[in-house]
Amino acid sequence: MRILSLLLLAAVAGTGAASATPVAACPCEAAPTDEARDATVTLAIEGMHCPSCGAAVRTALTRLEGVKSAAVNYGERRARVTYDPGHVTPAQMIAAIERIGYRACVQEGG
Ligand SMILES: [Cu+2]
Repeated sequence: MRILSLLLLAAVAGTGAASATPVAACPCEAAPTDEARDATVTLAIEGMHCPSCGAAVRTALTRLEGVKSAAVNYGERRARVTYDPGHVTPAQMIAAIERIGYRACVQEGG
């Protein structure tokens, strides 16, 4: 009888270990890893003449999946973008900027 209950305990422990796997994938634990993967790139942008140009570029950038934030300075003609390299590339950002009529290239990072 004693052996049987030990076996039962082992079975329960085994089930517990199996159900522990989804807990490890909890978004709360994944979040710091995601942030660690973020990259930053500075894009040089040509053709911006006023703050609304800057706003249009910012909108084009933040609409891209994987772009976390974009700070656009039309006076300095550049944008600083924080992004997840697993989801978006600087080349896709440049393409999005060119689609709305501006020109861009990587100035730093990426
Ligand atoms: Cu403008």
